[in-house]
Amino acid sequence: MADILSRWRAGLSKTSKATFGQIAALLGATEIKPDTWDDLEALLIQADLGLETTASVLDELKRLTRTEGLTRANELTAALRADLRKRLDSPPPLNLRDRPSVILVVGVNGSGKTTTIAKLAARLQAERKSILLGAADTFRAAAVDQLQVWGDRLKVEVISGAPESDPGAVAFNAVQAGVARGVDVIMIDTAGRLHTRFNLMEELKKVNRVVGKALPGSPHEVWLVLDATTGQNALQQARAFKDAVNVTGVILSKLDSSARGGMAFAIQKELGLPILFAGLGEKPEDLQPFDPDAFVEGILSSS
Ligand SMILES: Nc1nc2c(ncn2[C@@H]2O[C@H](COP(=O)(O)OP(=O)(O)OP(=O)(O)O)[C@@H](O)[C@H]2O)c(=O)[nH]1
Ligand SMILES: [Mg+2]
Repeated sequence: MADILSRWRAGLSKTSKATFGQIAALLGATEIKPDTWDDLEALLIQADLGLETTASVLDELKRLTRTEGLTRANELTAALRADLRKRLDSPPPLNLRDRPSVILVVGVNGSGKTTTIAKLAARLQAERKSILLGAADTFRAAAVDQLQVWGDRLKVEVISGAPESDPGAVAFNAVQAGVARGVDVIMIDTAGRLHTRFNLMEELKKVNRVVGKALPGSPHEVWLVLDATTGQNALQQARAFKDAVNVTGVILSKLDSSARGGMAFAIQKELGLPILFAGLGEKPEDLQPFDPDAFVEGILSSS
């Protein structure tokens, strides 16, 4: 447990240093003054909590100040911690009961899809699940190679197509191959696409449809990888992907590179999507199931 917590603390150190960790200093042993609220509001907005969530946190803390008779600013720290925790849900248990379960992994360019798939594959293998990967990113030859390198390392079969071939066809073949081999989980890597590019989003819809033709009822999961360094912009991305395909969960990558981890709150509040995993670094074990307790602990830690 201590190990997990220190991993989260380390992964969230940029976010805590930049913003949340300063809250403890702000809420020192002074009296609560009108300035305290202004300063707290500024820090929470800066922490990428989003305007709505920031306003709601402040309302709640002001209410508690009245009803509980809090007078010292440091009493607010505990109240803030509890309030932030309440705003995050624990991820639901992974629903990978179907055999095979097909997971389509989507997101903008460079968000971390391919490396996240590799880390997930390693994690699922450790749970004794058999995996097959589909390289439906046919734009860049290097993309197929990247997935293939991971496949070789993990001893997992990778289905790919010729460069610039139809990504839908690759996805179709991957699902068919996975069904034929009787694997537990098929993960389909897709090309990064700007959520504002109509044609690319249409292509993603097609990949999604084609997967459903290869195996009715699939994809069982569509996981959206969001780069935590993009802050509130990630919300626009997520909305566009949600409009195109049935996103079932979010993976928040690169929290370790980000000072804007507060966006996790906005994702839950404004999108209603569960955060399933968080990327806390580049190593496979740095991909962790999202843990709201450790997350809140990590962002508020001031060490
Ligand atoms: N520090 C850190 N780096 C990460 C994390 N996840 C991914 N990366 C890095 O982000 C970069 C891009 O990752 P990819 O997996 O190639 O991203 P992608 O979404 O597949 O990119 P495209 O296929 O070009 O759209 C790589 O250098 C990864 O090592 C993370 O959680 N933490
Ligand atoms: Mg990729």
